[in-house]
This record gives sequence, structure tokens and C-alpha cells, in this order.
Amino acid sequence: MKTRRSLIWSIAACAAISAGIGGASAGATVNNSSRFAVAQVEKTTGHGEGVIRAVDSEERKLMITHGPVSGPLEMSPMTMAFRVAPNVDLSTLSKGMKIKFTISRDAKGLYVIEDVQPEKP
Ligand SMILES: [Cu+2]
Repeated sequence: MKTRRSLIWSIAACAAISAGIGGASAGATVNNSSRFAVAQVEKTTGHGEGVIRAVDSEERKLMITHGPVSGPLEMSPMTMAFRVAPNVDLSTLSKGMKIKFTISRDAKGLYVIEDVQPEKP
């Protein structure tokens, strides 16, 4: 029963890796630190639209076929798996749903969905 599921998720992992070039420079521009009183990590985000192909609530991942992601953080159209931030309520999402989403990259440079908005019919 689990075989089908693990196959589709491993395919998506490849797509995510190949897409991982360019984008956020998680490096540091910490020269003029006196200007920034609040230590806040500036996130590089991107916005896109897509269709949910699968919801994995155990692993907190979404498989999405998405169009071009624009933003500072850009991505070509593809089907891939994204990890989902803790604030996103996965119980409101289901397969086949059209969504708008916002992605960023975490400290390890992995893509994370920060926000999901179902498209109004
Ligand atoms: Cu992608």
C-alpha cells in the first residue's frame, strides 16, 4: 500500500534538487550591523500558482505541479514536492486543489512553502 506513494515522492525529490541552483544567497551581508537594530533574517521568497497532486500530512509535504515562480526566488514550471511550514494548515488542502503559494528557503537552502491560498472558484 505504501509502494506507490514512495515512488512518486522520490521522483519529486530529484526535481527539487535539480531546481535548487540559483535563487537565495543564504550568505551574509553582515557588514553594517549597526544599521539593523533587530536581528531579523531577511527571507527570499517567490510566488506561484499550481495544482496540488498529493498531500503528505505525516511528512508535511505537498506535491505540486506549478507554473513559473516569480520573485526574488524564481523557479521554472515543474511538478515537485515542497516541505510545508508549521503555520500552514494541511487539513484544509487536498489533491486537485488549485492554489497560490509563497515559497522561501530554509537555513539549509531547502524550499519551504510559507503560505498557501486556495484559488477562489
Ligand atoms: Cu519547482
